[in-house]
Amino acid sequence: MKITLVTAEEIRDSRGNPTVRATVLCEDGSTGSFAVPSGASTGTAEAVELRDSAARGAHVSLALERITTEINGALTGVEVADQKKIDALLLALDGTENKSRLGGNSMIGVSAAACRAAAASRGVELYAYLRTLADIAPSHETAPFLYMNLINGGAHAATRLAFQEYMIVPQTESPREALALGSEVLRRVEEYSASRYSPAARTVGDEGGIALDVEDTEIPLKILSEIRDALPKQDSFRIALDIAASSFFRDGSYRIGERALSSEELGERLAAYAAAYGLLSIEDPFEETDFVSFARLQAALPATKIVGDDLTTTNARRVQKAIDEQSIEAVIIKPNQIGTVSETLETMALARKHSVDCIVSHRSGETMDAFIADLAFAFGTFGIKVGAPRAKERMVKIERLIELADLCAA
Ligand code: 2PG
Ligand code: MG
Repeated sequence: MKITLVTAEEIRDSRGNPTVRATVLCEDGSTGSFAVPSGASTGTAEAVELRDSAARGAHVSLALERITTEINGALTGVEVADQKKIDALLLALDGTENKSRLGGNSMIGVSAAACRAAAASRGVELYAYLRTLADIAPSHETAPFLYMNLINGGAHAATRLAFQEYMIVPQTESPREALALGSEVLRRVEEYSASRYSPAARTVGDEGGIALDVEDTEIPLKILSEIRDALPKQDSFRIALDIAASSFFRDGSYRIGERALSSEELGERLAAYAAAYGLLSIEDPFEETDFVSFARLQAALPATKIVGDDLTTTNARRVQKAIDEQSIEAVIIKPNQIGTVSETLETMALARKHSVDCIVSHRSGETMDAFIADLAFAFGTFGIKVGAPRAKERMVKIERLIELADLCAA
């Protein structure tokens, strides 16, 4: 089925910032859209977002124009089910290393919209269509583990807490049970915070978790583990961290409050936390170019997965380097970090080939789009990061996973 029109509009993300929604129409009347998310703690190797200026919250009319003129011109008449060709055309049209000319936001918007339109045209669910595009062996037989970010710091909160995400990972393969537990633990975190901190010291972060104004990076771990111990079922969840260490790395050291930590000191702190709290995974424990320190920590912590995000940026070349240097056991997959569906799938296939677990992830600035739920479900990824279970932009991903799990169980 051929593409007849590619169009786009500006919508707002969960932070209230402008973002792109692209739509692809086919000759049989099928359509598909994708609403593009946006990161705050972005890796420098990510596909560049095209905005009208460098100002925070700038409009995306330049990106819309690229879509409705150049991209529409190049893709009109192209077979919508030929995802590889669509993405190759986008890459050729852009012609840059970092996708700065068309914009990674324009490109992923159209690439994912085409994927949806192709699924619609065939009358199949998106996850099922995605499976036809790549042969990626699942690491997980059923739904992925939900990573829910309940205590927010770093670039996602205006507080002193340097580490970005304190997540719980319910130890169930049922997304419905995971959601119920996540909501219960979030409620308990709120109660605990309300009993000890003033309202100004317990606001809400970008991903819907509590933004505690504390400097001590261990306090959120103590809170979560105390809550875990008080639950009727033992060990119902594990704890995972996203340090997003690039965001507090300045002049060669890691700035936490008044202290400037070396990578060895930060590594020792993280290793102590991993042992004390049985951490499932630690994402971006060091700044985004330090593959060696990642590898050292992974070797020291065989029971904890070290995860690449800013380190790897869903980029096959960077993931290959992380594999070669034994820096990681898991990798974050964010389609908008790389800019096309084909490249996203290529990176996932590479990771699987080397037994590196994939954790598909939302962005801190999210939309109502649930594409990533289908992506994670399609390939049985180890996990999916969805933020805290309350803002609707986060909930739609969880709800879609529940729907898919039910659909496949029926
Ligand atoms: C991360 C993400 C999502 P951002 O660092 O993993 O949680 O944050 O979208 O701001 O890059
Ligand atoms: Mg991250």
